[in-house]
Amino acid sequence: TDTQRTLVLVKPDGVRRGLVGEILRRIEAKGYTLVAVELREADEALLAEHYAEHAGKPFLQPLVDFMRSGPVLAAVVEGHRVIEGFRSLAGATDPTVAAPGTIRGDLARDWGLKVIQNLVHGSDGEESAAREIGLWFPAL
Ligand code: YYY
Ligand code: MG
Repeated sequence: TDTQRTLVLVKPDGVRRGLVGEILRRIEAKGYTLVAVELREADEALLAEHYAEHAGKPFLQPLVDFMRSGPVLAAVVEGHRVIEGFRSLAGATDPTVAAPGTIRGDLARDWGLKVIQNLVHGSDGEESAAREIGLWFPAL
């Protein structure tokens, strides 16, 4: 199999809580390679495209508002099977049930808000990885 690339985001909760280093540390400790890293404030248009698959869902607007509440760390991470591998490092979407040992299981919790704040995003397949990397890092 070919080397894959995936898009990882440390969401505003992760940046605010000072967890960027811890999250990048876990990615590097696993053995994956950082190809690009950038701290930036995402605008509504970028986020609407990024979350296009969630169009029409009730959590979309709260999610976009949350993603605009502060800077996000965007990264392209490389390695064999990294798309699946990072999803495994991240853990389940719901941090209450995400397995201990995962980023979300160890470091996130439910705050009873309209949107789940779960620290990280990772592309969910080869097609979405290519699409999301093109969106966040058009020069790559
Ligand atoms: O890929 P992943 O981040 O694990 O979950 P998605 O189903 O793609 O949803 C994106 C994002 O939306 C999720 O990380 C939290 C939020 N969300 C939510 O607040 N409430 C839901 N019922 C589902 C998702
Ligand atoms: Mg997703």
